[in-house]
Amino acid sequence: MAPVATSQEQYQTSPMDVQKYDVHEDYKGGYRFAPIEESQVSRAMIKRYFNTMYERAVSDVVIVGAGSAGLSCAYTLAKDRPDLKITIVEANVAPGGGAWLGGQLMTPMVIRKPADRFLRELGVEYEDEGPFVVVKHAALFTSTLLSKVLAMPNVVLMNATAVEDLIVHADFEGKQRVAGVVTNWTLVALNHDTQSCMDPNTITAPVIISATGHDGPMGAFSAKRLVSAGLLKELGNMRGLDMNRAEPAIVNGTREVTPGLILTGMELSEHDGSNRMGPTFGAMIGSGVKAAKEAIRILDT
Ligand code: 48N
Repeated sequence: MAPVATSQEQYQTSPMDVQKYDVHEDYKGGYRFAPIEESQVSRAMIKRYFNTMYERAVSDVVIVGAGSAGLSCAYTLAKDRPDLKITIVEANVAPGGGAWLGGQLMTPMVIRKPADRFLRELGVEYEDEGPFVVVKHAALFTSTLLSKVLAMPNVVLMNATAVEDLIVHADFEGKQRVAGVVTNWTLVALNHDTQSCMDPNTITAPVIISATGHDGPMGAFSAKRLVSAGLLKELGNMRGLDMNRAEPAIVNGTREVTPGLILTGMELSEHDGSNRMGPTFGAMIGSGVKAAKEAIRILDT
């Protein structure tokens, strides 16, 4: 039996070799891949993932949550400021949050004007219903936005990674400022009750934008942490559904709620006690865009 190849050299494929693996139209001789060693695949991933973790340990902006507000914010911020190192931390394996469905598991997505302007910028088609527009499938909006955000060279997405605490520094006058996030793989963050001493990682940044929504196992994470960390007296708690009150309140209320921390999207409704709007997403877009402008204002002062 031929000796099992152990050295990398035996799998080096010259460009000519790879050329040899072009697939012929009629697949004559069968579809053949260029040879590879398992370690090449692992090393290709490890090198890149851990280089990203090392390089983004200090970021310019961290966005917590890759739902419609977080992604709209990331798109606007990365477009307006390609110089900024923007790191998105998303607890789920799949980014997108609640924006894969329109409402009640129905797939069309309603967006009230004037937020349709953002759809035109992304090139997402919609049907015009007068005061609002309808995207045929929420995933068309979310996947288009996500693809544009991930294509931006200054944006990094760390999904399946949870923010499980905030970094809070005090200046010489004792004034506290949010200065970063504490992260762990989500499967670890959700298992601190079963194992001890699973210490986290940190990412420091001058501005943190929290877009963790109001739903799900970690919804409104930063707003709740502000209360337990003594930086906020109590939560406002999201009020009942009222579309006409909820959407302007969320967009106009998007702001730096404590030095270094901006809240955007539905997380803000839990902080401020504003109404919820149900299955209409214009405010998530407007709030995310405003959070990006707020972050630039803070960084430039
Ligand atoms: O989609 P969400 O939940 O949040 P938003 O604010 O982007 O959009 C809210 C929107 O989907 C609605 O809720 C609509 C408009 N309905 C309103 C209503 O009245 O019912 O995305 C939040 C993302 C999710 O992907 C979470 O997995 C993630 O944030 N997340 C976190 N990521 C990292 N660390 C955490 N601690 C964390 N907590 C949540």
